[in-house]
Amino acid sequence: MTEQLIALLREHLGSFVSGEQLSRELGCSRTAVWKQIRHLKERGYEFESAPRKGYRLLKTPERLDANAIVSKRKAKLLGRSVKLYDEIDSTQNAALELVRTGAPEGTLVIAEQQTSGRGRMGRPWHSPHGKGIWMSLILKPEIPLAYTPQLTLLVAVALSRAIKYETGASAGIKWPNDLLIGGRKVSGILLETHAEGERLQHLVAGVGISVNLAQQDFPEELHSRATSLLIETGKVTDREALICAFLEQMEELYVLYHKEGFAPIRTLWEALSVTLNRPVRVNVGSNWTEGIAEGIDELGALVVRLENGERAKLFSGEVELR
Ligand code: BTX
Repeated sequence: MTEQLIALLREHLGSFVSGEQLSRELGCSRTAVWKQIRHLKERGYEFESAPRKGYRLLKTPERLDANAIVSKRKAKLLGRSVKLYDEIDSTQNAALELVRTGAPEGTLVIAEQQTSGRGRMGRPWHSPHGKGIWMSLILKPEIPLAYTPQLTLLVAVALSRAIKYETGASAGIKWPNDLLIGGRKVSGILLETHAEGERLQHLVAGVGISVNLAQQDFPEELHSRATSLLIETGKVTDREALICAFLEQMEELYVLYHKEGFAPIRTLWEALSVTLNRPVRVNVGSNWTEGIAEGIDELGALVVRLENGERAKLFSGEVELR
């Protein structure tokens, strides 16, 4: 019904179509038409409405185009196949399903909107329509399962570099997976893996970037914790260009990782980190404790010198900057 309404209004682009005509052609009530128009406004469509004349479509939102991404990208392996959904529960679910049915490495799943976008530990990821980049990339690195944290750090570096390249904004990395601007989260990474024995079979790297969200596009409770590239730079960012920049940075680092191992990635990560050499609160087991984040070890774990002088290694979990 939504798609039919858009098609109808497009046919009459620039002129008014009455509510009566729309309800007749769509076979629904005028209240249903009005509700659909309201729904479209939330998705970035703009209308002029006038009593007795009806509705006139003024502007359609910027939409992502899977073919354009495939052909515009400079990366060769990553993004060679792109699946784009208008609305989906989570791109992670779609990518995990695709990889189970044999999708090759480099397949990318993107959605304009997620209805159950997820973060780590079951936390929700707010993913409104048409404003962000909500995507999941299938990777099949031949590495031991224990090396997985290294890839989280690799994705974070690629993302920070892509954001810098495309928008000029400096996003610092808070261990392990947050990209922050001015202390607020602009992007998050979620890695989900499948292993057989000690070998990693595949992983799905989920990336959420709050690109063109205005302050009012975030729920109230996120206002102090979350931000967007639009809020930080004052400019609308071309989402397709940012996706292509991410794929390019990601591929460059992925090739480097396979050639030279984790060491160069670790150096790049350290330079972008906002966690290192800072007093932090960490949860070790179920307890919160304080210390100084000293470095990253060769597996990608965060090394923290605790107040009692001992060193703790964190492979996952939470870190708060004090
Ligand atoms: P995380 O658990 O580290 O972060 C989740 C927290 O981030 C939330 O509790 C909230 O405070 C904050 N948050 C929620 N939504 C946003 C947002 N849009 N912008 C900024 N901050 C937000 C981080 O988990 C990993 C997130 C991965 C999301 C991607 S989107 C594509 C893919 N599909 C999917 O379901 N998840 C991934």
